Amino acid sequence: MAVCEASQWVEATTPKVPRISGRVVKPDIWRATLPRMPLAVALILAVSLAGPVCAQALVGDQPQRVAERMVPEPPGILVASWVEGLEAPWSLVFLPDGRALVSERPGRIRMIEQGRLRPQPLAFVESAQGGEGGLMGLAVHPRFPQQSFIYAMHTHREAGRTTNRVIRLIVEGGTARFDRAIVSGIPGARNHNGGRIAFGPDGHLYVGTGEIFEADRAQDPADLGGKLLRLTADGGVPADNPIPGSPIYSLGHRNIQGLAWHPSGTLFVSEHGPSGELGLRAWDEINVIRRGGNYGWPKVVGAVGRAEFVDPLVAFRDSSTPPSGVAFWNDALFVATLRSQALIRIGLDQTGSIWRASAVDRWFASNRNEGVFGRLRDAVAGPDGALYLLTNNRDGRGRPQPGDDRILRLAQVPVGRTR
Ligand SMILES: [Ca+2]
Repeated sequence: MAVCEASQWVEATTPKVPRISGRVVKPDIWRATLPRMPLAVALILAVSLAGPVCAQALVGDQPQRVAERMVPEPPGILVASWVEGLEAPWSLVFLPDGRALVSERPGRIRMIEQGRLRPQPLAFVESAQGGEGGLMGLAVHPRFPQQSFIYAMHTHREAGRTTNRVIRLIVEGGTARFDRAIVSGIPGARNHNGGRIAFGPDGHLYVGTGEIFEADRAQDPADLGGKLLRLTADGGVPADNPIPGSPIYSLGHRNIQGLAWHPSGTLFVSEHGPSGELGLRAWDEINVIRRGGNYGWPKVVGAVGRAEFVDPLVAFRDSSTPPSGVAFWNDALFVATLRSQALIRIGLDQTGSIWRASAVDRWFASNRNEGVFGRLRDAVAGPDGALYLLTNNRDGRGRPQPGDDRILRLAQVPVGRTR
């Protein structure tokens, strides 16, 4: 696959190449026409188009029509350090009794009771280390504790190769033990392992996967990489999945990192955009999920307005954000971000099934590369009405601050009250 710098790719744009939304090239005109024409004609056409064969993605526009705002000190928000001394935490989930579980990438599931981190892990899930993999997402059975199961997604070695899988554990008192694998054989590698899992309001388990830097997997309906999966709590395939017998619920994702349901039942996901593939960078996305939808990667990037692809709700075009965990809190979608270190607040307007971003605010940041708390891995709405954030400064990519990694607790202070 040809790779080139984005600037070269822009130079390759000519009036002969179709444009969409004012700034789009469709370089896959090459694939559609070249094989059917004589070599000489192909060469003449190649010269006339006067540019390198670089990107093969159709690049669209930013769908949002609002300008981003920096909000270094969000008004009326009180931040406290809730739990400290974690090692690369990835996912936080709450049990119905108010206790919480947090995963640490090396493989520990830790229990938090009344704001205190239990020294002994609830469980250790042996996980392949390195890069972005390890122990990642956690989920709690919707009927816990009657069904005393928790779920975890982790990278592991199996028969000499690296894969990802989701396992179920039985919680018994202060420990949890392996029960069964719920879904195995999800592609695994150093990078792009997906990893977020969550139960939806339909009682099914949703699993975000990555394409392990092999982009074509995302469009392959026989491959579990670059997909959103939907499974029953026992690991079966729900009868109303879009492809009979397949756990795939939507495809064309590069690397899903966050899942959250709006109170109306609509699922929103975050995913990472290209980091050099196809000569493209940035383009991280927030998407609204449709059953069976094709989210484009690697055929399209950004909003292209084509019926066969679902355009993102928000695309971050100009710099690498990448988004991680997402949560609905106080009528907005909150997005924990890694490199840009902001907590992004996305205000939403809904007309029928169409969602639009009405605001994109970068909290705790005054530029696109630096935030008050460093890299943020997860955002979770707690049962107490607070929003919880996981820092991610101890996996080798961040600069640890005192107490890192931490869980921060954000509370909304009523207007007029002293903070
Ligand atoms: Ca997309």
